[in-house]
Amino acid sequence: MAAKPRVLSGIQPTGGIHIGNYLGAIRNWVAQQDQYDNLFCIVDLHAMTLPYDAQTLRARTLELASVLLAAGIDPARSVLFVQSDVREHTELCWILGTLATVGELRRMTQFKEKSKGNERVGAGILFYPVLQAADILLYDAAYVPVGEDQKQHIELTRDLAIRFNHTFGETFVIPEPDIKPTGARIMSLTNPLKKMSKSDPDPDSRIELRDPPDVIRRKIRRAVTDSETVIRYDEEHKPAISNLLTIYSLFADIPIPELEQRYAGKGYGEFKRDLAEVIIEKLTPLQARLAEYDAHPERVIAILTEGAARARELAAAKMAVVRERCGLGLPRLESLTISPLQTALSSQ
Ligand code: ATP
Ligand code: LTN
Repeated sequence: MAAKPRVLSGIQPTGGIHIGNYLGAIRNWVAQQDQYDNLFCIVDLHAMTLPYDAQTLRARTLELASVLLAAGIDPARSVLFVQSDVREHTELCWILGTLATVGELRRMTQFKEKSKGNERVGAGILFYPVLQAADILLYDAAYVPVGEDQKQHIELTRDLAIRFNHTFGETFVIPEPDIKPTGARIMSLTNPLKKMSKSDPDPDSRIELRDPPDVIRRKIRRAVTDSETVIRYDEEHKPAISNLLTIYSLFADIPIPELEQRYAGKGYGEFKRDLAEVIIEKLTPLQARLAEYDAHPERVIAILTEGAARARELAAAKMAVVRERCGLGLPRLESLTISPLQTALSSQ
């Protein structure tokens, strides 16, 4: 049987996972597990690029692993691990960084956004996409399932891989982004022109996977809508209702045109009431599984420990090749015509 193509994706332990992360990325990781050879990485080193608290980071790393398992990441079919458990990520990051230019890193939208208005911009934010490239290239990933916002970072990853291959010989697989046409950019509930985000200071802007039913009902009730009351998909003129239709369609697995028909002549109130129930229905079983993992952190730690061991094996093998190609470290004795040992002996 031919080996399945490899998939790798990452997610930051920076806060409560929301339905944007779920619909744009996690749901697809889960659905495609049989199709690919999967690695999913909790990128704690990336989470260090903005000010953070050490204890909170560690707690969130474990919490995120529980969420991913509850969402359906199956350790029997996917390797789930913590980025900082595999030292090779930082080593390859350095090597790729020597091939990247400051100009291209400064042009990254995320760098521009996260450094905007700040007097002191950490160099980690500039290097963020290089570390991401290392995550992907280290494992020869063919596909990277992500939300729309990551497209530019995958493009840079491809450029760095091509550059490395030209300089040092064919070493890395050139990865492709896997961005779905629907759900790749879920918008904020309070401002449909901004993407739903963990870092938005307003918790009403997002629905977190851990939100209880009454909180979900309240957030959907308060979600902004557009001026005319017709329930119709029109991203340009009706971004708010289009976003809610997308969420409804993905959670209920009903095509958008069918929803438009179903709610023809009905008001936003009824639509929103139904939407809240659809989300609750999907999240309730996930939350029940989550409660199990929360009650048994030792199970989650065991899965991550095993995942890290497997990832380390793959990463070590790849780095041996990379180090060889780049000329790092000492020469191998058998590669020398006269070994240093012989030279030393003959001069005695
Ligand atoms: P934040 O939500 O704080 O901006 P982030 O963008 O740093 O978080 P991560 O947790 O690192 O998000 O991303 C995990 C995955 O979720 C990525 O594949 C990302 O593209 C996807 N994602 C994040 N926000 C959304 C969204 N609003 N809609 C669709 N996918 C999203
Ligand atoms: N930058 C990504 C998280 C991330 C990632 C990766 C995604 C880090 N390393 C490797 C895919 C593959 C984000 O979603 N903010």
